[in-house]
Amino acid sequence: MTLGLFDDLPPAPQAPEWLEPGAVVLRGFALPLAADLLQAVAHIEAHAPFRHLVTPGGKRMSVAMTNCGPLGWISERSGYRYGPVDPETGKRWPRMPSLFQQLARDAAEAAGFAGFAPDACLVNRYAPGTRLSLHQDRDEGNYAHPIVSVSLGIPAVFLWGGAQRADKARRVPLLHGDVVVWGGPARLRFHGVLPLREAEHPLTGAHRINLTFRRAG
Ligand code: MD3
Ligand code: FE
Repeated sequence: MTLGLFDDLPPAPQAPEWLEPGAVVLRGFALPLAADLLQAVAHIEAHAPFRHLVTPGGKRMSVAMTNCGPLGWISERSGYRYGPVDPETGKRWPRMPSLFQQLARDAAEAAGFAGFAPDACLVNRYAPGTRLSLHQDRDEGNYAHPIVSVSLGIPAVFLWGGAQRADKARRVPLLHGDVVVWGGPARLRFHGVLPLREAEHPLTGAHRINLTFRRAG
């Protein structure tokens, strides 16, 4: 029966879902912060606009990206790298909000990686049809640090592969407020995102925003 008595209570915490050792989905972990996180993204975007990077191979990525924090992930003809300056503006990336730092730290700790202090936050924006093909994240200095990913807005299906590109990938739905932590033996897994389906979310419209926290330097 729905009497509306519990409408203002925070969502009950859900049990962590382990994909494999080192990789865990924390359903709804960022839900109470979602509106504040998106407001911070609007501020970041005003100083460092979303752009479609061109891969070193010359292909335009369908995901739109920007960064905040001391280091941002960029693509150049010579390859991918992390750098302190936004090539589009010539200025340093916007500061990483303390809310972002705290969320990344708390999520990592909940997954067993205490003391995570990210120096890079990649902000990915997906529209319906946008995809991210299978890849590994190998541009960071030290693979001992985990990666924390926060999903906001319309749903996506995440592809969770193996150690080889050809390994069969599992499909993991990622919803608004979900946080995933990847570290240890899972850190170099191939992964990607299937093309997003048409959808609307009250806070993001027809977009999915993914915050990816890393220790890059
Ligand atoms: C698994 N982003 O930015 S987030 C990326 O939803 C990226 O925007 C996806 O893959 C997205 O590189 C997935 C999660 C993610 C990030 C890094 C990982 C998953 C990972 C590194 C190793 C294994
Ligand atoms: Fe990745």
